Amino acid sequence: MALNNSRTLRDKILKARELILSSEYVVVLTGAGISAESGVPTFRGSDGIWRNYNAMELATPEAFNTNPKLVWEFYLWRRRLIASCNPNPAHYALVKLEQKVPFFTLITQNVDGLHHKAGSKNVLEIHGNLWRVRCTRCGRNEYDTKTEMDVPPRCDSCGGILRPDVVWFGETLSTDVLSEAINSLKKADILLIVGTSGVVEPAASFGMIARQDGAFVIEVNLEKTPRSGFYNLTITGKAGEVLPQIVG
Ligand code: BJW
Ligand code: ZN
Repeated sequence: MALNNSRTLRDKILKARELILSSEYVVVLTGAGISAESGVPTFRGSDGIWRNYNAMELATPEAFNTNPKLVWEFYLWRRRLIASCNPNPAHYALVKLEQKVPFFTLITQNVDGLHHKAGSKNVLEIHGNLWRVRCTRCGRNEYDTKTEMDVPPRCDSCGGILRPDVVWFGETLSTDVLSEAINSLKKADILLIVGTSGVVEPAASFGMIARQDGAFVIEVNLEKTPRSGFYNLTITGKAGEVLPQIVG
């Protein structure tokens, strides 16, 4: 039985490899699961951040308006944790994949910056970046890598309160970034979805958008997700083990 399962897994990986490496346009969508093997906690599941912290008290604009100090403490804790994390073999496999296919777009929901740290080039960070701040008054936006600071920090230009430049629940994604992501999904031959629970919109619908426009959709996840049944191929395994075998 175990032998059969590992054969099936190997067959699926070989099929994914063959399809992906012969494609013109590959799009990849990643979620927190790809960074799990780097030591970055995921959001949901038994070890997820939202097990110990209430998302609505920390990841909404209302939470920030009510208690910016608390929300900043949460993000500084995340910064300290992620500062010591490095990309894992899954991140590096995607760097290699970008070099192997003619057209490549990496859409990530992650704010940890690990795809850039690994060396990926064409990356769309649809939920923003933990290492960027944005002024709530003048909109000035800049990189800031501090892990200790007086909170909430203030804008050098106008004195307004700075916030993490991430997308919270109830906020819209950047229209430019979102339309670039959707354009890539419409052109994709393959969409590879890695390490996302597929419950947060709009990213949760990206697989369907790509399928409707003719892409072959492959999911790599530790477990089945609510969306698995809609995809062409689902590979159950750790991203850090499966992706290097797919890319070779
Ligand atoms: C591994 C692994 C390993 C582990 N290898 N795999 C339509 C219907 C219903 C609701 C809505 C809707 N449209 C919009 C909404 C509201 C809301 C939403 O989707 N709510 C649902 C939860 C119900 N969406 C929004 O508000 C979005 N805005 C928007 O759509 O604006 C327009 C609009 C607003 C309101 C109404 C209608 C329209 C914005 C969403 C912003 C999400 N922000 C966060 C926080 C970012 C900042 C921060 O980091 O603090 O983004 S929430 C959090 O979830 C974070 C993530 O990017 C996101 C997705 O999580 P992800 O990546 O999937 O992680 P997990 O933990 O859930 O899953 C990990 C997976 O990895 C698991 O499956 C594991 O099995 C797997 N795994 N180890 C492979 N080694
Ligand atoms: Zn300002």
